[in-house]
Amino acid sequence: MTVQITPELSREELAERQDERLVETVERAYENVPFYRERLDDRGVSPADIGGIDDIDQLPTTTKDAFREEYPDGLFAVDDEEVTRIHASSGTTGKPKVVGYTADDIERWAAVVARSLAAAGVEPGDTVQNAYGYGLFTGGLGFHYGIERLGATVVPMGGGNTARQLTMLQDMGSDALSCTPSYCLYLAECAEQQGLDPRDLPLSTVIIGAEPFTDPMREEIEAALDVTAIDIYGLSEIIGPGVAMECAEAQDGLHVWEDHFYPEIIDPDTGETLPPGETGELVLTTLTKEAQPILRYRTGDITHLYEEECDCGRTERRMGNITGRTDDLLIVRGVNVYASQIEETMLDIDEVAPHYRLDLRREDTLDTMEITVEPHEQSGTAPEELRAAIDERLNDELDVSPDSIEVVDPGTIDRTEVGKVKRVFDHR
Ligand code: DLL
Repeated sequence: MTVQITPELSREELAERQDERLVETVERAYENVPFYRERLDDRGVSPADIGGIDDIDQLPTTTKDAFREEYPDGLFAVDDEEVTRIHASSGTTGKPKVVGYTADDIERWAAVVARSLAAAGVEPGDTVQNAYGYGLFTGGLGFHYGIERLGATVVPMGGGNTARQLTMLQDMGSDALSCTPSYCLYLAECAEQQGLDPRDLPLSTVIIGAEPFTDPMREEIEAALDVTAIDIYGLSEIIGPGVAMECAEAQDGLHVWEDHFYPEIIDPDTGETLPPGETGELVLTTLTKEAQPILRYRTGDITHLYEEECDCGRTERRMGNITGRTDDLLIVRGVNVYASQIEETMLDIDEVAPHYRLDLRREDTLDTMEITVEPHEQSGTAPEELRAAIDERLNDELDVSPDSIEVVDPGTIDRTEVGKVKRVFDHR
């Protein structure tokens, strides 16, 4: 089968395709996955009731528990022989979420990643160093196949091994680097430690995702490496990287590749679908996945869908950058705050470096929050002054009063060389 990298469909054509594909997906799930059959039967919904996207809210939502309950392959809709690849994502607790792909799923995945890279401005013939981890994590192989599918050259470094990453970047003259935002900053720091100006690296684009980051964090990355940093979103349960992608033209919101993944926003508390523009939990339905169709998956990621069309001309709707998850709301002494809000507020202060950690504890019945943060190397401000500035901003803007703020020497806070960064340590 041929899979177009860039479909360039009008809104009407896209809607028609989504209708057809949703009908097929529901049929496939109902006929081949007992988990879905039972849930649809329980609701009294038959596949014949689903004529298209307008009927999507008749379908039940799927949560991450489904992956745990049906571990390892209860959600598969094809026979074992048709599964050509397995990936898995490990949560903090319990069994990993196992995902399966048919050969055609792999091809479609490569196509959406290729489309994403093209949106970031990567061209056939360019060289992309891929520093996402290879293995069960979808980042490494997902990018790898997409880079090749675009007709670019992949340098398959995987995570870590930073000195070697720097040598290869220089020697291969790579145009783009794919990695997590935290690793991107770490790489820039390591370059400096080696007496290398990171801005002299050949890179013009970095493709960052797999973990949340705020705008000030992106600005740090762009300045440190003299690059354009483009956000890519995805999750294993749906396919991996390449569900949604920012375009280099607008760098404002991520186009959801809607011919393959249908997005909705719901109120995480009531489960109700929210009108366009409102912020809530992102819910995704796969429209073309064969091995493991997923209906209305509650991603836990918080965002909104844009109503406006994008200046770049792509017709796929955009979603906002994801800076928080429903499960990382920190409730400290009754004040609701996301780690991303704390990050954004602190990094808005020029002297503060994008390296911090939050430690939450419970002493007797009282919650405490300790912040540890680094100043920029070149910051001339006294730690005490910086501490006071952070304290004031957090109090004024977020109503948060940390129990302690420690400004430590640059380089003190542990860096994450492989995998996703952890900044919040909840000891409660
Ligand atoms: O992180 C897939 C991926 C690989 C995406 C490489 C982008 C680049 P999982 O390990 O299953 O898959 O984690 C998915 O990571 O639900 C979000 O909470 C978070 N996440 C992924 N991309 C972004 C992003 C991969 N661009 C979970 N911004 C998702 C914020 C992101 N959070």
